[in-house]
Amino acid sequence: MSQTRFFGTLALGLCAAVGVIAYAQQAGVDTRPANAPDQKPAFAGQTDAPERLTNVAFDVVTVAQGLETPWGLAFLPGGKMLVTEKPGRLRVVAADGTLSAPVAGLPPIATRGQGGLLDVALDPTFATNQLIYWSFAEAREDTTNHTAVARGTFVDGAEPRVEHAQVIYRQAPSMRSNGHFGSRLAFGRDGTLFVTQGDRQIEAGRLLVQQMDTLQGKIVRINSDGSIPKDNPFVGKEGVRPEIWSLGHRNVQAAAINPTTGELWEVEHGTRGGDELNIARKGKNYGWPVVAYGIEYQGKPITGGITAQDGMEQPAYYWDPVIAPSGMMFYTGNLFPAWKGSLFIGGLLTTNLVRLDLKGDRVVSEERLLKDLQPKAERIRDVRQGPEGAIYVLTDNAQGRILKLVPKK
Ligand SMILES: [Ca+2]
Repeated sequence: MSQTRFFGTLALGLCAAVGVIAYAQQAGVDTRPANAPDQKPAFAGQTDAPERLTNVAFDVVTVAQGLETPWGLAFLPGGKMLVTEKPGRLRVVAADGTLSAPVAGLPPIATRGQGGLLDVALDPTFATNQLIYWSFAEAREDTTNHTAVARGTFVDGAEPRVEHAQVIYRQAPSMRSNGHFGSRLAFGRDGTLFVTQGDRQIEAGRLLVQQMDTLQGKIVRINSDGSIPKDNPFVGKEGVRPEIWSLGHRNVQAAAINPTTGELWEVEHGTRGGDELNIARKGKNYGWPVVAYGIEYQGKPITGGITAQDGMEQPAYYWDPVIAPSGMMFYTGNLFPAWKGSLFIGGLLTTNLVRLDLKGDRVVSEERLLKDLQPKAERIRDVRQGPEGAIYVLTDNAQGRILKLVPKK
């Protein structure tokens, strides 16, 4: 039983015992037992927020199907989309759902384990420069690999292609692992590009997360040509990689700019019982692997078994048990007024779409949608707002789909 649930039940019991009417804490949305029930959140509401059902009526429309583990989605002007498939293919999706041949011209992609072609994003001034960006796992001749980002000029047509493809970023050092590549791409308001990454899932990578001369477990910020913004927090510091924006992250597969504040928000895969929502602020340390909620996936406590330490940021919110987050967006559209301002996150493990109600930097309630997809529940890999205000999700299957949520007719 979680803290909130425990005290809610306790409060309810006490109130019943003394015969007064009181409003007990409403139960959280997730009824599975917590992995670390004895851990205390750092502040009220940091986990297990009460469920709030909006009862919004919507239809789920299949926009496209037959995609092999689709990972990232971006909207082109004029109604088409770009979608990545993890096995290394970028495709154009027509408005009627027709899939193009794979876009030609991408540099080689390493496609083992969690690696492959990952996120895709349009340049903020795509309309004039036609530049697109994609993140991917890249192998080296020595059989190590790393997260990389490339950009190129997109040319649509019967045989779509990318011209002048150029790798603009590589995580260093490369490692022998097929896990925890991150990665999402998010452009800040100033046109700089945030790249989220992971710790590579192996002990050797985890040990680099708090080391400032490596890029494991860091969110980095680069200019769109790969150069380093002069106002990055560690520029000019001896022995520190100047790309670093924030550190102490485990594996970040969800990120978006908050449309109200312009800040980078991210949701990362944490421990078993420690998926985290963070506001990734300039130069801040988010603690991994020194502090974390939850336990190791093998069952033992994490490193020191502590959840807080001076100089390390607390998550804005965390999930125990986990959702396995991938993809997120702040909803600003007009099709679903009840959801305006909500934060949507894809749930892989929970096979649903997580919706959070926010108040400033805090989560106040939670809802789970798409639990009842037909013919069976599907893992959600990405969620995006379409230009018309519909909500698009990618399902993570060998026969993956692009689904669209629209108001019920
Ligand atoms: Ca953390």
